[in-house]
Amino acid sequence: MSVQPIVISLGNPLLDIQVGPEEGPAYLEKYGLKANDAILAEEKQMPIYDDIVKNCDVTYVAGGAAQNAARAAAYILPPNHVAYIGSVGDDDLMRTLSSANAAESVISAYQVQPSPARTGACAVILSNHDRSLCTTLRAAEMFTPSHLATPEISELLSNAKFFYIEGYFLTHGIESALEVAKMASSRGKTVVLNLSAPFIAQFFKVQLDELLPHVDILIGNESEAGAYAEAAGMGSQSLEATALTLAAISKSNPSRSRLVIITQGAQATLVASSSPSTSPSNLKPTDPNPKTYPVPPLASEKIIDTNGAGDMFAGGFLGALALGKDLDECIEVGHKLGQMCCGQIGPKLVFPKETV
Ligand code: 26A
Repeated sequence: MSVQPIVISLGNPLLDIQVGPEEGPAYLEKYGLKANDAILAEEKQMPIYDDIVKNCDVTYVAGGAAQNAARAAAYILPPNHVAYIGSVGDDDLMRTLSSANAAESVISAYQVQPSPARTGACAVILSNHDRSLCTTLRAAEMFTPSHLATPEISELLSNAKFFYIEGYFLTHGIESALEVAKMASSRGKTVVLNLSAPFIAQFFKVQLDELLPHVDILIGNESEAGAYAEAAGMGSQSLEATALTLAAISKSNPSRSRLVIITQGAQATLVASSSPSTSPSNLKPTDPNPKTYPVPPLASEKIIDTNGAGDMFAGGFLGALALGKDLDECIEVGHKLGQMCCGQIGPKLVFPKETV
């Protein structure tokens, strides 16, 4: 490989199957889904995939939270600077995902499971500007740490400088996530974790707490931060206090401070630091901590759907960070890509590329 990726993203590769806002509400009702949520499908929701494919006008788009973020980071970086790791089946869904990655210059470093394992899917049910995500992981949860030890992947891991892990991966992959994060933080590289969804903090807090000491940058939204506070018995505290609490959790690499970035949709983004400094990628000692970054207004009629907006924010931030931009610019790029995604069907950006 001539160019070595500097960003590695790890997660569950999923194909999104979207149902539009006209048909969406009936399906929320039928399958007991909340308008704005992300869950793993339970027994009663398993028929949803065949049902929507047969009975709705669905749109297929590449998904999987960390895979979306990988494509966003690639939007900012020169070609072949981003690789994505996850587990898939040897099927058409996988081929759709790997061509979407290739088209946007993301290297797919998949672990491919033999048939009959199938690539994971996410039913995305739209209503107004909300999106309900209902996922069946299938091959994604068959990821094994042995993949990390293969010569191709261990070379990727040794050469990269930024590691992005989705919280969703902790539903099954804590061992691999810890291996990647410990290796990276012991070598002074940057580890970024996304909280992904409230249910991760609710039901996988043990795994989250095991990983957090190795995390340099934690990204989440207000409901995920709220879910963490609740699970930690601090449910009544403000978002600002939660951001500072998360930033203060001890670090395995204390030479680097931790940043906690909490997005709130159209409301201002909060950034807290465990120890502000003069480093360009940190809050300054003179900044308020947490600091608020207003989100530029986006007219309601410009919003097609919000699926993937948070991932595109995170990936844009990460790409700008890998380019050496300062913190304020990284947040600005994140906001731009998040908003660009809101104007597209599904977790997509605008091509030909716009300058950001
Ligand atoms: C384990 N779960 C539930 C998941 C996901 C997921 N990605 C990984 N694991 N549930 C939904 N997603 C993805 O989130 C994106 C929007 O942020 C969807 O595929 C969608 O593209």
